[in-house]
Amino acid sequence: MRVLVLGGDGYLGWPTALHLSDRDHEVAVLDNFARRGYDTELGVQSLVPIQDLDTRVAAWQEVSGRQLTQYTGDLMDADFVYQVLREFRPEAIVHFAEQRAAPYSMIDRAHAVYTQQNNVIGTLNLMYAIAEIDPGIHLVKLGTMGEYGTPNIDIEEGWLEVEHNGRKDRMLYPKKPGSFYHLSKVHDSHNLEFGCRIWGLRVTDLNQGVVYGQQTPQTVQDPRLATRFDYDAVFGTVLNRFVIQAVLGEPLTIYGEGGQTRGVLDIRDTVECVRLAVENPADAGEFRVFNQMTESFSVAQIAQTVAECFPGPVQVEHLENPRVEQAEHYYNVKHTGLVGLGLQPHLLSETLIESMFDIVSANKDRVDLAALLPTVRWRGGLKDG
Ligand code: NAD
Ligand code: USQ
Repeated sequence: MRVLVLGGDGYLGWPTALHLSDRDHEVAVLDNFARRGYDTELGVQSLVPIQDLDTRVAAWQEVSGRQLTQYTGDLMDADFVYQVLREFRPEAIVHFAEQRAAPYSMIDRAHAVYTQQNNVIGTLNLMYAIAEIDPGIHLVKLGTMGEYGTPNIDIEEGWLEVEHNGRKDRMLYPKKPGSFYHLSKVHDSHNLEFGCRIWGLRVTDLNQGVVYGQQTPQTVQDPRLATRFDYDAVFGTVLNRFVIQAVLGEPLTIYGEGGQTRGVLDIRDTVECVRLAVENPADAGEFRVFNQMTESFSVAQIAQTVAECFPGPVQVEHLENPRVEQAEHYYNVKHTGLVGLGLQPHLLSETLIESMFDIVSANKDRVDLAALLPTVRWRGGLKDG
């Protein structure tokens, strides 16, 4: 199948492109390198050294004998998006290309506006290009579990059967997200569901949990194929950060009491879930939603697991929570769709954490300790007067 991977230079987009290429798909990667720009803006870098996209693509060809087509450009540029779709003629598009850090979107007004413009308008440009050029293209869109927030009822896969005043309907599941970034994903989901209804688009929305890990069977084949690994308080995600903090002998930074619970998954399951979605397309007009997570843990449980697996002393620090989120809550997520397609989840295990400890140990001299502490506060982004 011809598959276009948007955001193919990112943490998840790059290993997904390799996984699909390894499975004999004809793959193109597209990116505007915005993510590398945020590193410069924030004065941080990936813990693991990463090569530029030209070098990565050349290395993959050398290692695997397989070619990736490369497009450099911005989804905000509609002409560029149309041109790529006309030229590459994808049968499926995997869309990772958004600003993805909740704290980045909460820095101030400008970062909130940038995040919502980049994500919502980029996706709208893409929807129009698909509808006008080839509505048969299956769009696999990365959403997030955080779209749902933490409601006091079970979280279904995207849709909810509602009975109200004696009548019934099937509605998009109500959303209560926790940042302007997470909200951008909700806006995307609504736009995409509308596109399915009016134009017959075929869309799979993957509501993904927090990803951990850095290696896949393809990226380990050559150091030039490594994907990024973020540890800073803006782009680093919780499990990756805790592993890094343990190795450095720094306290694990639990925000608040650590009762907040999240769905998580291994990076090897991310790439496999996307493959399963691509190879089993949604029907024309169908807005299909999968909850892409394999297990859920409270933040305190994540810290405890890391501490139990680390072969040395680990300290835990409870910081005042910089975010506005529920400290304790009900959390029960349905996530059977991808398992139904054949996903065999890797569960958070000592083996995985141990391999992460090794990666961090090998690169620990690259860490800027100052970048570990949170500086973005959910209520701190408003300027005086
Ligand atoms: P990332 O920032 O590493 O990768 C995103 C890539 O998209 C970057 O390379 C960036 O340069 C590119 N990009 C951004 N805006 C673009 C634009 N307008 N045009 C072209 N390219 C653009 O992020 P990631 O961690 O790989 O996440 C990928 C997707 O998965 C995101 O949509 C994110 O919301 C979603 N997701 C990630 C996680 C996680 O834990 N990392 C969890 C759930 C969902
Ligand atoms: N947290 C800590 N200590 C830390 C870092 C985080 O306690 O040092 C807590 C946060 O308060 C939060 C939880 O851990 O309750 C998760 O935070 P995170 O930064 O790991 O994840 P989040 O901001 O939700 O965003 C990440 C990705 C995003 C993706 C999302 C999936 O950056 O792209 O959409 O995970 S989900 O959380 O399911 O919405």
